[in-house]
Order: sequence, then structure tokens, then C-alpha cells
Amino acid sequence: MSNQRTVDAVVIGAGFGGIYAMQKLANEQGLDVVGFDLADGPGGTWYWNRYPGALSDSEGYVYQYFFDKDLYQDTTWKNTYLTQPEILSYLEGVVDRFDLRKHFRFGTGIVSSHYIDADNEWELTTDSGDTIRSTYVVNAVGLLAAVNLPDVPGRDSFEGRLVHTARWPEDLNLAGKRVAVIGTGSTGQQFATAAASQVAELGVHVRTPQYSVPVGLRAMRDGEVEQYHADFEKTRDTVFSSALGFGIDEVERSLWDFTDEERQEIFAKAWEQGGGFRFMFSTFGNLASDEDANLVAGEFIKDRIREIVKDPETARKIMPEGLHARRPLCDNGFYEIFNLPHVEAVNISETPIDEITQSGIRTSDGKHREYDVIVFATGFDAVDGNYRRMDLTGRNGVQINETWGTDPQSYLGVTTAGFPNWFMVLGPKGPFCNLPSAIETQVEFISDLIAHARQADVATIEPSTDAEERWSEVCRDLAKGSVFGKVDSWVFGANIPGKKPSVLFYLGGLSAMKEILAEEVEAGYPNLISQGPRESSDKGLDRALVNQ
Ligand code: FAD
Ligand code: NA7
Repeated sequence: MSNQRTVDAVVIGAGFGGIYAMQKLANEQGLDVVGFDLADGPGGTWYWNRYPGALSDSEGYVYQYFFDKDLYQDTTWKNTYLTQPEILSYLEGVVDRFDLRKHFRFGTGIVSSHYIDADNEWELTTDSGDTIRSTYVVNAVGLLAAVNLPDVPGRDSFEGRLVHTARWPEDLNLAGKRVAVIGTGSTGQQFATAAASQVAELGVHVRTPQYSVPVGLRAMRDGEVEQYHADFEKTRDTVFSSALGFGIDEVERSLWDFTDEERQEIFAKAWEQGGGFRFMFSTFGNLASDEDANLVAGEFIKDRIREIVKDPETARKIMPEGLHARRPLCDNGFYEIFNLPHVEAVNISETPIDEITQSGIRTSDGKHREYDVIVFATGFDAVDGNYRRMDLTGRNGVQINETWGTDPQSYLGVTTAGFPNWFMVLGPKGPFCNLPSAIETQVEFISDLIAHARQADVATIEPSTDAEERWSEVCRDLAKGSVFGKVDSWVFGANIPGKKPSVLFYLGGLSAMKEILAEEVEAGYPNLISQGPRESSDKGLDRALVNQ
């Protein structure tokens, strides 16, 4: 790459988002596009998260693209949920099917993106010092991709293997090893459940126990995948016209309209069928909004934990408390592993980790446990993390951190004021749902917007700060009505020391988001394209305000 190269568009990231953005911009629009990913190949999340047990918690029939019927009908899957190797292989197949590999430079990170005001262009620098100029930048840098590796005292002194689940090394064989896992979110639970059958000893370090229900993993039945293929249009329409895109029934009925016995029956059926989102959104319509109803659901799960975990003291150590209001979790036998003699629950809110030593972990009760491997399943600096990790400046050299402060902004989750011709896939204040479906929706919006701007000879796509502020207000108001903001988790940026919690998602649902985007398009992008002095319009926001 030479210093002089100028392209139409740069795509950063080669996960679901970057791959589809490349397909739209390079293949469909015929633009000159270069893609970059730090990873040595495509896949994004599924390139990096190779830890034992890594599994989707969206079902296989919705955790894929819907933009191409032939692709959907040529895709088969073995079980109700998808393992990491299956998803990685699917995404690699998509890249090859659409001949996209030639557009990407893998193993190459973008360290800075600067808007050059005088030229109305972006200048990007790679980690090897190359620069490239581009009219448009599409960031598909992932919302669960900026690794959180907490600075536990002594961390770097450990002489065994210390790994983060999202940077899993291929050569790490856990067989017969003494293994500690720190963290019991979705990842920690998946890892611990899978590792329990491989390792000699497993110390599960639990800080905040979480509610989890069975995932319901089972083999696809004869003819089931073929039926999904045949029902392509129906499934696609169901997914995109739903709030969550998970392919589950989204019920409205209130828990309070049922007797205790009926509630137990409904919860038991969902428990049997499996799926975290199903348990929360297909049982009753008010678990995510009504704290008391939510607590009833929590009690049901606590009863199951008491039944499953034989030793009451162990059950106590992993027992969740309070609202069931993090991203709903599901597992493939997590609670059951605590009945195994070589699996120990270490509650590190009761006995915090004092230090990691050369050979293990010392907790505040003075106990030193020896380990060969320590696994950090400590999650991500979610949503805005990867933007803040770049040297990123917009108009007049203003840094993204300065623009966003502690509350990352966007208009409709895809653009932000002061950053012209610069787009985000799954940026802050985008929809909270099955993410490949959100990605398709956003990439199509971005691609159509770029096509429109080029055709209409519009030099600059950028939201007004006013439109952005009103979008924030929509997101804030929706968050107020949800239990999710009432507990600390990555969903509200409340999992990273020093990060101030903020509203990171639009909780109005995928279908409503789609309608809002469509209105913006139909109205001629009034909040994104200005001819002459910028005036903001309410048009694209009408639907959002109506839906509140
Ligand atoms: P990613 O797949 O995260 O890809 C982003 C890419 O950008 C990465 O490869 C990264 O290397 C690259 N990148 C970032 N910054 C730079 C830079 N500066 N320079 C170069 N490259 C850069 N979602 C669901 O809806 N359902 C699920 O079941 C589900 N399961 C999940 C399980 C796990 C273990 C994890 C971690 C996430 C899961 N998710 C799930 C969320 C998942 O991240 C999304 O579904 C989806 O894969 C996101 O795709 P993406 O392309 O937006 O980002
Ligand atoms: P999560 O859900 O953020 O979980 C991280 C876990 O790590 C959680 O149990 C945390 O405890 C724990 N953690 C984080 N920092 C520390 C420190 N410093 N010490 C001890 N324990 C710590 O991340 P996941 O990867 O599991 O899941 C993220 C999403 O990716 C998930 O929803 C899926 O969509 C895929 P805490 O709860 O903060 O007390």
C-alpha cells in the first residue's frame, strides 16, 4: 500500500458486519474498498473466541445472514445452537462464496482514523505505519470485541498459562491440568461447563452469580433444517418483524394474570425448551419491565439451582440475588458441574482475590490454590470500547473521547455528529437483539445511504447534533422503563472499572428500529444529509417517539 492510495471506502473489521459491508460496497456497488482486520482471517467474534464450549445463544436458524436466499438454503447446521468452529467456517465460506477475501488485509490493525477537513477525506494508519485515504469509513469493529483483561495484582507474575477466552491460543491443551476460571458470565459458564470434563481440577471464581437457564442444545431432527430452508421467507419475515430477532414468541401477557401454579408451569416449560431469551420474553411480557414480576422469575431459577446443586454450601456460593436483569444467560449444564468432586466454586466477592502468584491464586481468607492455567472470562469493554482504543478524530481534529465524553452518542446507532462520512455497525445506541439481524439492517441502511449520496452528488453525510441528542433521549427514555439498567453489566457499560455507566442500546426492538430507518430513507435522509445550512428534521424520529 502506498502513501498515495485513496479509495472510496475502508471497512474495519471482518466479522458478520465487515463481511456484509464489503459485499454491499465492493460487490454490489462496485466501489474501490479495502478492509482491515487485526485477525489473520475473517470471522470477528468467531475468529477470536475459540475457547472450549464457545456456542451461540441465538438458535442456528436465526444466527446467520438472511440477505441471500441461496446462501441460507445452502447452509446446514447440526444442532439447535452453533459451535464456534461452525460459525467460523460459515463466515469463511461466505467470504469465499462472494469472493471477498481479496478486498481484506488480515493481520492488520487500524490504529488511527483522522478526518481531513480540507479534503473531506479520512486518513487511516495501520499498525505497520501505512496510510490510506478514503472517502467513507465503515467501522464494523465489534461491540463485544475490545477485550477486558483486569489488572489483578500479580497477574503478570504467573508462571503457568494465563489466557483470556477471547484470545484463546490454539496450542493450549487443558487435559489433566489444574485450571482456574475467573468470571461466570455467558463465556465463563460456557467455558467452565466444557472444561469440567477435561481438566484435573477446576476452580470457578464467581464474583456476581448470575441467573441462567438451560440452553436446550440438541441435534436437529430429521428434516428440520430442510424445513427451515423451505420456510426461508417466513422465518426472515418473523425475525425482522420482531423486537428481538431471536425467532421466539414475544408474549405480552402479564405474570400477574396467572396463578402461582400456572406461572410455575409456564416457567417449567420454558426451562425444558431452553434458551435465555425465551425464558425471559416468551413466558411473560413484563419480566423485563416489572421488577416484582422479574423477581418471581428469579425465584424459579433459584429453586432449580437448589435442586441441581447437591451441596447447599456450594449452591449458596453460586446463588444469584436480586433482579434477573443482565443479558439473559443460558448454559449447557453449568450448575451440574458443581456436583463433580474436582470442581470448586470460589466466591470472590466473599473472599476476594488478593493476588495472582507465580503458581496460583491467593484469596483474602489466606487460601492459596495452585493452578497450571488461569482463564480470564472477564468479558469486554462493550460497544464503544474499540472506538475509544483507536486514535480517532473528526472535524477540526476533535477526538472521539472528547465528543462522546462518558456517554457515547449516535444517530440511529450508525453515525455520530462531527464524524462525516463515517459509519458504525452496532455503534452505541443501536438495537439490542439477535445481532446478525441488526447488522444486516444497519449495513443495508449505510450502503443505501452511501449509494444515495454518490448518486445525488452529496459530499457529506453527517447527523446534526440536535438529531443525535433527540435519539439519545429516545434511548434514555426506553432504558428507564427496563430492568436491565437497574443492575451493573456490560449492557450499560457498568462492567469496566472507571467507565461511567450509560445507555448503550436502543431498547425499542429490531422491527421498530427498521421502521425508523425506513422513515429516514423515505424522507430523503433529512437528519443525515444537509444541502446548505444544516437544519434538523423530526421525520426519522417520529416513529421512535410514537413508539415510546
Ligand atoms: P465482531 O465479530 O466482533 O468483529 C469485529 C472485528 O473487528 C474483529 O475481528 C476485530 O479484530 C476487528 N477490529 C476491531 N478493531 C479493529 C481495528 N482497530 N483494526 C482492525 N481490526 C479491528 N450475538 C448474538 O446475537 N447471538 C449470539 O448467540 C452471540 N453469541 C456470542 C458469543 C460470544 C462468545 C461472543 C463474544 C459474542 C456473541 N455474540 C452473539 C455477539 C457477537 O459479537 C455478534 O453476534 C457478532 O458476531 C458481531 O459481529 P461484528 O462483525 O459486528 O463484530
Ligand atoms: P461478562 O458477561 O461481562 O462477564 C464477565 C465476568 O467476569 C463476570 O462474571 C464478571 O464479574 C467477571 N469479572 C470481570 N472483571 C473481574 C475482575 N476484575 N475480577 C473478578 N471477576 C471479574 O462477559 P462474557 O464474556 O461472559 O459475556 C459477554 C457477552 O459476550 C455475553 O453476553 C454474550 O453475548 C457474549 P461481575 O459480574 O462483574 O462481578
